Amino acid sequence: MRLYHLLHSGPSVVNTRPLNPRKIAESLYMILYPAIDLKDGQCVRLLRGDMDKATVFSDSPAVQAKAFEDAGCEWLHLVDLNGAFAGTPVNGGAVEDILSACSVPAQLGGGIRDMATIERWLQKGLARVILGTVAVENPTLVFEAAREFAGRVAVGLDARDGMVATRGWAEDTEIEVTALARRFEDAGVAAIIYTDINRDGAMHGPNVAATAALANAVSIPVIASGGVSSLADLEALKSCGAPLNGAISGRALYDGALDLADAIALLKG
Ligand code: AMZ
Repeated sequence: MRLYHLLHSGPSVVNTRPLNPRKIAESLYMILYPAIDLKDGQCVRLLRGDMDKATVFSDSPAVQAKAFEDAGCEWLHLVDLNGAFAGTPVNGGAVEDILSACSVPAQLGGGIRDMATIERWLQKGLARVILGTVAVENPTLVFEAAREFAGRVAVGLDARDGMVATRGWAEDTEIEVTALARRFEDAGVAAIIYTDINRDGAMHGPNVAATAALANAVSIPVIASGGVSSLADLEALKSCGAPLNGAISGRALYDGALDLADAIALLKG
């Protein structure tokens, strides 16, 4: 078990903040975050966020997560898909199984919409919570949570044609991604996870230009998500002209288009 996890795995850690995870996030190299998307207790990938277009990759998310850890990943990116639609955690059991099975830090998004849920997940050993819908509907909570749990709150900005979508990506807004990101500039959030919805699960490469523009517009570390499916995609993000914290990849890791160890080596090199 890593020192990080030891320090963040018990109830007593919530107010002690022995280690600032943002220091971990501000790594010298980009971090590869393998995505574990949870639907009905299984590990799936969707196409452009459509729950009806789910491919099941594993019946045991914890075994899958451990396989990623054993292959060398340094973080896990977890999404409770049912939770994102329901507005409350649904796949909590699977998340807890993953936390028990793995030692690397994990971030989780999907249905985390209030302080009690944030606190509960952080107490259970998550390194970071990801706030998506509430960042639009109740941005004050982002400020409060980031203040209370320094370095352990990330904002998930999921965009369709540059505009933020919420509630499982079922609702479009007229809020521009960069404008919303700027709003959190002084909130103390650990990272912004930027997903281009039209790229997600499509295996056609990430939106490098939009990711770079966002990362250049704010000082918050940005994680790229959506469409990352090859070493060339990672190289493009690495040299996009803006320092990125990392990249999330899902489907490509599951179907073998992207080898996790090769991906990590490229980002570290
Ligand atoms: O694929 C989807 N339809 C989807 C998805 N992956 N909908 C939401 N999410 C993820 C976001 C973010 O990590 O990328 O759920 C999180 C946001 O959840 P919420 O409940 O805070 O909006």
